[in-house]
Amino acid sequence: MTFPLPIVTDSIGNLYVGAIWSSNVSRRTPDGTTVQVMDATGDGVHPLDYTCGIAVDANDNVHVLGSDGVFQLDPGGTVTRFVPFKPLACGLGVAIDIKPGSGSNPVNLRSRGVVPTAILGSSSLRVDQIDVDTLAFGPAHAAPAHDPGNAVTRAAHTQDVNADGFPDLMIHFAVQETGITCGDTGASLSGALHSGTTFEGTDTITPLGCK
Ligand SMILES: [Ca+2]
Repeated sequence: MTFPLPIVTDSIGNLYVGAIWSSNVSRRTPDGTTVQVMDATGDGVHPLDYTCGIAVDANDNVHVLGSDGVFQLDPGGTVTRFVPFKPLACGLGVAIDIKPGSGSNPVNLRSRGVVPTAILGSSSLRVDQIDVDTLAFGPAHAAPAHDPGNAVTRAAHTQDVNADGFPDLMIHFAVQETGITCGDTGASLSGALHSGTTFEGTDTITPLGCK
């Protein structure tokens, strides 16, 4: 079980814990027995993709929020209901850092070079789950720059750029493909995890080369 969510309890002392990444929910009974009550297959029709939240109501029904909707489990652990619902952010507003190490993040719009950008990993974002092919940066949704002859832009790589112990994903975007213009004060990066869950992050920029 990786990245567990906060534990919730029902009226007879069962503990429920959902795991975000491994997309499952387990129950630990008062006698110490742990059983998995839901896995990534969800109710068999709607998969549980990325466990976003879990709650127990007054009747001891368990409600599990996935990235596609809410499953209701009865106290026996059987899914009795599924309500389609797309959470706007399933913990996936991500932090990005354009030009790590720079405060003002200058981007020379006349440059033929690249903008290095980091997606910051955290306890709720493992950057190895990111599908690099989905990344899109700036108003023109630039794809990551892939220059087979350039060791810097050759590929996305992980690196702990902010030294917080969580690996970050470093990627580069060709300035001329970003669509950033002189009036822009920020730029966004969007993408998806391999599971299909989408995310977005924004950082400030200072356009240069405008006069
Ligand atoms: Ca980090």
